[in-house]
Amino acid sequence: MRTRTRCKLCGKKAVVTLPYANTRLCKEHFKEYFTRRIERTIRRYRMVSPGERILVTVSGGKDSVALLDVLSILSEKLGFKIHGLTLDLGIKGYSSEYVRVAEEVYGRLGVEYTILSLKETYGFTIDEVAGIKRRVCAYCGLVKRYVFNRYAWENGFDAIATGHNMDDLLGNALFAIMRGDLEALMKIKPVIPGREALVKRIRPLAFTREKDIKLYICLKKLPVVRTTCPYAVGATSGVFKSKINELEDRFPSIKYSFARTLYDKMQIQMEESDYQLRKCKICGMPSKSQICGFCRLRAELGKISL
Ligand code: Q46
Ligand code: ZN
Ligand code: ZN
Repeated sequence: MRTRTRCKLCGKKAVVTLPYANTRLCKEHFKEYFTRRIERTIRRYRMVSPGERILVTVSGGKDSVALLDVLSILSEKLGFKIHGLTLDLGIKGYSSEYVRVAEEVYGRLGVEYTILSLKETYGFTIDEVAGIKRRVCAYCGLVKRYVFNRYAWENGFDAIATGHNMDDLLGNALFAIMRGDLEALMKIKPVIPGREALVKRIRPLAFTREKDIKLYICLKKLPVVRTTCPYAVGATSGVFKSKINELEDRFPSIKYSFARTLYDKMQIQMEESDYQLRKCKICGMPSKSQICGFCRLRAELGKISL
């Protein structure tokens, strides 16, 4: 929410009112506040330790670009190293666009990075997946999780940082609660610890609102991809996300209390260790079944035989 009144900290013109924090801030103080909030989340959940190497996945969207920017600022202060990874999914008219944006952001922030082509590395594209599957995004998600994890594991990274923001996580949580999907609910937390060949996953934006990310991107004039993925359709969890936003208009701190309840207080009994992790007999990566979902997909695309 924008306002013409004054920053509570310095008296300059305020660019934002944050009802949940009961404050109004100018440009500079908002940027500081935004970064500090992420730093607090990282410290609170002990996401990284000094000397660790963090792989930051950058899709060119606002969340991952803001995340990379803030981590590049905090890396020196907190003593960790970052490396960007952008996966070229081979989606016609879209992938080339976000790869270009990601390279621009890496260049501007001076962050080392890798662009990985799904086609060159694994022999297929998401366009090919779309030719045989209806729920493209579900398979695209599976592919991204697999490729990011494998890249991080094979290159010795200590953690994978992703740009999931608080609104997305809460929307997904509410959706999971409504349909009684405890397995999905169990994964909605700021840190998913690593085990064996599964690399630790961290979500430093777990307490950051989508609205604040948009404002940060705008104030810092960071480039973000403007093209929409042709397979993007309104996710059901988006409906839950907007309901939570409606609630926030009436109860400004509701999202924070929900996030705290979800991340800290809800005793989700089903721990990750409750299920047996095996090795996929094709690729050797961790899997819940004999053959992992990624290898099954490759077989369906005719890229490997089982
Ligand atoms: S890239 Fe992939 Fe998204 Fe496109 S196919 Fe769906 S999941 S919408 S973030
Ligand atoms: Zn100020
Ligand atoms: Zn496999």
